[in-house]
Amino acid sequence: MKHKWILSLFLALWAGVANTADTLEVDNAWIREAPPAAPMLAGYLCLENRTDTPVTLVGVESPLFEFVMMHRTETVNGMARMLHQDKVVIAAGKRVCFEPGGLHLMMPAPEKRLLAGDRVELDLLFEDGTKRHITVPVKAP
Ligand SMILES: [Cu+2]
Repeated sequence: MKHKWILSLFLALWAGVANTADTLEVDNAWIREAPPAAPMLAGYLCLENRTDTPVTLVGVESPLFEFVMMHRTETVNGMARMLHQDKVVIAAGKRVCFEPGGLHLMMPAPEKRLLAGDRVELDLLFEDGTKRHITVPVKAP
């Protein structure tokens, strides 16, 4: 029992010091403006891990979208296809970018069309249970 309490205290302190969500740099985030009939939207961002331990992104949420998927586009025999990613690992000291033609976020277009200049709230969810809130602009392609 006592050990459990000490472990909880340790975890609480550790979370306060090394919070994944806070130590990660997020930049170049944007959502691509899509035509009125487009059923899905694509989003992009870069994550830079300046710590000495790997960081794992396990999901993305937004109040605006029913769900947000992480995809990777791969070209096999000249055919592009999208593969679902359950997690994306950002190795220690590395930078991973979601960008056109590679990793991307994919979400169903909301009823009210998003236009360049709109801003979207996203939460990045990490394997250690931490979250990072970001505000992402919509941009014309
Ligand atoms: Cu996709």
